[in-house]
Amino acid sequence: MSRKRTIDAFFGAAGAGNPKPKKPRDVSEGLPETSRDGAHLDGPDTSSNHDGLDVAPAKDARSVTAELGASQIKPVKTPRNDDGYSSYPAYPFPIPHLPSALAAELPSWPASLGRVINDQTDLDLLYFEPYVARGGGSARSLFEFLRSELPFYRVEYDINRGGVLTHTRTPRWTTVFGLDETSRFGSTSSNGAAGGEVAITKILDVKTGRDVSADKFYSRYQPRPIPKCLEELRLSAQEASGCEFNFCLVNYYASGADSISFHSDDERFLGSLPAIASFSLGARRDFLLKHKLVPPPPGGEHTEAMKNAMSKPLKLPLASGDMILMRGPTQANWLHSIPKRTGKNASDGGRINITFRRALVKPGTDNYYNYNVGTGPVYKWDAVNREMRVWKKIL
Ligand SMILES: O=C(O)CCC(=O)C(=O)O
Repeated sequence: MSRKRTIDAFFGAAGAGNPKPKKPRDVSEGLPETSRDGAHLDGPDTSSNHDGLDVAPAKDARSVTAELGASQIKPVKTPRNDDGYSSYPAYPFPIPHLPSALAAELPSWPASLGRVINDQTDLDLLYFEPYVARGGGSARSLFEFLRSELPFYRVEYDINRGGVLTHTRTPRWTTVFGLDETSRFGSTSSNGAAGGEVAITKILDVKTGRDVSADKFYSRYQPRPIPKCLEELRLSAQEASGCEFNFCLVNYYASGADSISFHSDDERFLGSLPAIASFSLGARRDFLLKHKLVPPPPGGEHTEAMKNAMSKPLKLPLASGDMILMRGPTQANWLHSIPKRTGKNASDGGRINITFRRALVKPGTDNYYNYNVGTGPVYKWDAVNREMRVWKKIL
């Protein structure tokens, strides 16, 4: 059974409360449920051809914290050490907490009010320019810290398109932490072989408390909790957006050669109107958005605005510290991408993107680990050689 059919089977047929998302007829068609890297889609940089496509002025500027209040937000507990590191058996190595200067500053973020961008059909964005303060070097030091301390992967996978198997090497470094809504991380202790107490980490069903660690959606990869350094940012993003998140995906674009193809984060395991908080740190990169191709209304034609939305991408030149919240109908109707950069912009010093999302059901967990961790080696930033290197445990 294909991966796509497995997910469809889990959700059952479209119906009340389980609407079938509009099928994109654009470049993402035919890609597996969450593959955003069809090799044929990662062409050369086209961003220089998008002159004059900058985003129209926003209608409104406000923070949604006031709108929604923090009362709906439930923190997710993650196991962690008190020795300055988050540790977990599924982490290749312990992950340090934020440097104290950043931790002290974090409660003052977002550093600016969010600007609403909703003047295009089906588009609803809240753009913080910046969220992580740029002055004083906070955005830069958060970038340096995360690049140095997180485990990264260069995931490779095969996709079957119309009977043709295509091998794809993800054109960026990735990592992921989190667990879908149905489960939580838990731990118990038991007597070890030497008689001492041994901590056993488990995944527990939220409703029954039953150990579901062996579930097929959890056993292929070992899910791991969001480490404290990212958990603090997750809590901040929840408060600023009024949305709940249980997953943290991180992309590292080492240079302009790294990219992400046009895609939308509209998987069914995210629900019908998913909100995604997306942080940028490091090099400025263009974020392109275009409306999915949809048929004209019966017997009619598309409006000029709709024709433009489908053919001319909007361009947001995301800078270090910026956060863009994509919400409402955005994912169901729009595609986004970070195109490659060439020429003088190719060596840009690297960029990190952090997205917080909320997966509702187990297939989301398996899917995110499959495409962001995979089965290949762990990489870690090598500060001397200034590149990602395969990480090996020192025994
Ligand atoms: O790097 C970015 O800004 C976009 C990342 C993205 O689209 C994704 O991870 O789905």
